Amino acid sequence: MKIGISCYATLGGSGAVATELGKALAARGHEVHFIVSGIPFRLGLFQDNIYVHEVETAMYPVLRSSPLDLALAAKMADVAGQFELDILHVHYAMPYAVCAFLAREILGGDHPVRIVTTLHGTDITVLGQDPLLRDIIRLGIEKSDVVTAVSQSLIDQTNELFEPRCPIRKIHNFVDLDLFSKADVRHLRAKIAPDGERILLHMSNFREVKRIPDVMAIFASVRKEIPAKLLLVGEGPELDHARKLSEQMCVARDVHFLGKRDEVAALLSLGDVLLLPSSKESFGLVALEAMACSVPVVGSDAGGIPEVVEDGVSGFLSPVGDVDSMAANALRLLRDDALWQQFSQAARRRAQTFSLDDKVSQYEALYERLVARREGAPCL
Ligand code: GMT
Repeated sequence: MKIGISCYATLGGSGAVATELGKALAARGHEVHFIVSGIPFRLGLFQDNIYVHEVETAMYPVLRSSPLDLALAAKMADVAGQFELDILHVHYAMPYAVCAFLAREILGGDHPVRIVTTLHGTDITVLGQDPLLRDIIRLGIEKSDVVTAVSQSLIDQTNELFEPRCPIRKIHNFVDLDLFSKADVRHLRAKIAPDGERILLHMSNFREVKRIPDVMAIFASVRKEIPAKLLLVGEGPELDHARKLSEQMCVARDVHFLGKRDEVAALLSLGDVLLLPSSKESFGLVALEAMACSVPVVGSDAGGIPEVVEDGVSGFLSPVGDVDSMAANALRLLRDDALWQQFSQAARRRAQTFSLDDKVSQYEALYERLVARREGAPCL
């Protein structure tokens, strides 16, 4: 098949999932065209069957904005027409499903390209709350040939908010279990935690939904009880706040701000626990990736996190904002080696149920059914 993929190119789980999916489809012999406004961060080096079409737009001062989304729609139409794409798989309803709909309008009624939209969360749980945007998100959903979501929790929220005409298909996110497995990072550990301190880790785009003050409060409580270090990986609007809090909470010398990094599996392998106290999280890809590296998760039970982390088995989940319980759970794991071992092994086992191969096959099967479906046939 010939498959176009559009996603956010910047740091974030949706871009990672879209890119890994594209690479895996290409490895299975499909022709994959990334239609993007930047090179996806996990694309890596050259790979057969992968083509990148980058959209660039100039600023037109008189228009007071750069018409990037419209340029993207035009590019989608151009690539779909030129390369005879069967599928346009877009990640996020906003703006990509709407761009894909416009692209199909440009191509005209006889072009067979089918639109698959995968919802990742923010488009529904955050943007969907905005009355002004709700109808355009609905348009993107309704004009897609099939919509998938990365968790049951996200399907439930989408159904409640949008009451879509056709059922939304669940395809959980996945992890490459070869790439994400416990790395030997003893040398790094010796530098970061030279006296055998326990390492807590948080990795995100530091948005408000990640509840960075909770991350800091959990760490400060743990640090009061045992020698520990906190690694913060990633960047975003809440990062400065985290720095200030680390000073105010008098833990600054035990907090390492590592910024945006590529060596995700090695960094995750450094953690004794991953902290994920988010207020919203449709899936929590970072939790899955940490678990694949045998790192148990301590976090909130928001959104789709409980579909990934089994509370009391591969991690501990508490109500959003209950930092006392999260700190107590982290301490339970960090103080008891036998319990930690048990959770660490369970985390890896759980991650194995979200294998890349399995989920890519689910997407492939969906595309095949869609291509075989007659035009105008009822919902898939
Ligand atoms: O969480 C973000 O801020 C980024 C966003 C993204 O674009 O990757 O994450 C969403 O999609 C991920 C991949 O499906 C999920 O693992 C995250 O849970 C989801 N984030 C939220 O729902 C807040």
